[in-house]
Amino acid sequence: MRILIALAAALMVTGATTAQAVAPAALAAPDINVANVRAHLNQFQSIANANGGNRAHGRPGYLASINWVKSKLDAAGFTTRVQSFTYNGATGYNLIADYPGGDLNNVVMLGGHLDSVRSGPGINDNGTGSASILEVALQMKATNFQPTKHVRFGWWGAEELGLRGSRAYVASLSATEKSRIKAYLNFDMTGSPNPGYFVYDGADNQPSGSVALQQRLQAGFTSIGVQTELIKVGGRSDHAAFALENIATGGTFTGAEQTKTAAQARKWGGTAGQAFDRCYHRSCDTTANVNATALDRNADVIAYALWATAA
Ligand code: DPN
Ligand code: ZN
Repeated sequence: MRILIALAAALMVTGATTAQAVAPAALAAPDINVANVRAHLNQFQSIANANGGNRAHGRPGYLASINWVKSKLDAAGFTTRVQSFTYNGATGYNLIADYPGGDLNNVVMLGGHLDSVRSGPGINDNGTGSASILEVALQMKATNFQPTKHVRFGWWGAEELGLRGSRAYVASLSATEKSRIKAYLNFDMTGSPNPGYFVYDGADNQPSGSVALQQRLQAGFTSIGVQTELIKVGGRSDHAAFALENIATGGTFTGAEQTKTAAQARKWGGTAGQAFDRCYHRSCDTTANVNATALDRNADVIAYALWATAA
């Protein structure tokens, strides 16, 4: 779905070569093609299928996932680095990818965990967030986005075992390096099959959030006519590692094991009295366990928020 398609069309009519050249940055976020995001999900599913059905920490499907995402980013000109850490007797990996350019003293980071649980392929949790930020990264290059701020992406290992990868990354940074990161946006489960549209509550102080980032993400949803609710995610995903260092955090989420209420089903459609994701942490978290509309909307909002935050 395209955000502000009319504006984009108007720019084309006036002969602007790129929307970025003339439009306010927040309005120039590209349409993220959900077919591309789904193609990445198919790749994660194939990797799981070829590696015992999962992409878990310490298992071959995890490293295969890291290597595949890295190859896409290398081909697009990102500067990539694999950071290893040890947890539970196994080597874990984070993938860090820097988009060339921008002010290195003003870094915007986007991230999500790439590992699954052992019991399944982890396509909604968290193939969706991983594939969406990958596609947004590739579209930065494709649209020749030249943000003022420096943009960095992170794919984290061993989130499912207690945020191990994101914590290892943050622990590896000096105080100066941490202070350069002005925002961290986290995407964990963005295509739940019975979706809700949740934005991390900026007033969530344990760990701390950012009202500014919350409002930016809400504005993205508003621009495509989607109502949201705030959610206190607490320490349940990788933003927590950043929030504990007083880095401003935000994120979106489409729901896990909790039950959709009747009021939420009226607002968002779907099935009241049923979990947002009935396959959460189960073997049935496959490519069949993804709502394409939720995936599409969240991917567009990720782009909206990145363009607005980094430009
Ligand atoms: N951290 C998620 C998991 O990997 O199990 C679940 C979750 C994501 C919960 C986002 C809340 C918010
Ligand atoms: Zn998750």
